[in-house]
Amino acid sequence: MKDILKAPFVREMMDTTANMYRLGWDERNGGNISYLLDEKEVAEYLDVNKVIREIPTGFVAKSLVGKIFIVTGTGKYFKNVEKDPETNLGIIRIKEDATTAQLLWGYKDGGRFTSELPAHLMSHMARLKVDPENRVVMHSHPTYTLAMNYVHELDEKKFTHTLWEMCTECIVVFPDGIGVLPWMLCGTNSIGEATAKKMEEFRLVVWGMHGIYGAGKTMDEAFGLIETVEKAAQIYMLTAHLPRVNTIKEEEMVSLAELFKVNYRKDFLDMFNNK
Ligand code: 2HA
Ligand code: ZN
Repeated sequence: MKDILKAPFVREMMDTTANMYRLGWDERNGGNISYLLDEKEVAEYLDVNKVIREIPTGFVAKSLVGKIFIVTGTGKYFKNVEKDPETNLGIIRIKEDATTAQLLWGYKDGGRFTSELPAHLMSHMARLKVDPENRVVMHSHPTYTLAMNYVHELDEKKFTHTLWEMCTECIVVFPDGIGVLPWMLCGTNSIGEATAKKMEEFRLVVWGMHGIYGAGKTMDEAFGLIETVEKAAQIYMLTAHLPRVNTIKEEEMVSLAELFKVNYRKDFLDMFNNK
């Protein structure tokens, strides 16, 4: 059996949580990540038939039965994952009953997965339908994105449009735009269901006045999406109170999207939609 602490998927969780913490996006126990793993790869590091304990999830995830995820722990700090991955992370498999998580590794102090597991697993289910290669769901509290939530309308089209104007690469990185939810009670199945519904359409979902979700095939894709939104939100917050002299025009966004051959939300541009 290989050393699990050297497994690429554990290293990625350690590196990513450390990065996010140092970027100031994940104070205290803020943020959580879930990563769908390949069973064959996991079996190189763990006896996948050995269940340490079972933890009820409180919701049904039929299409995820048998699937294995590495997930950050509830109440755990991103700051500490790198120092002690076995306490702050866990590897779970969804049991045949679709509502129990079997712990295969981690949560060493008797802990459990993030309180946002409903939003994570429901988002995985939604994204897998759109993109069978989706593996990562990431939640975070990036500072400028959050600041922008207080001064900008929480409207999907307007929020996306403003961010597309803030950095040239935005329309290329997230041509599918950003879904926006109003403030909702976190840690519940209802915010999970609402997030998953948005994830059918978007890889990015803002939780009003709370944070953001990103989803992707790889850790880099999910992280890169949130990182690009955060950069654009930073430019917005540094300039929102100043007179706007220049802006990236819609025609310019269209030429970028065409050059990079991305399928962008035409209905989010006024030139195609004069409502
Ligand atoms: O896990 O970020 O949304 C802490 C949170 C809850
Ligand atoms: Zn949060």
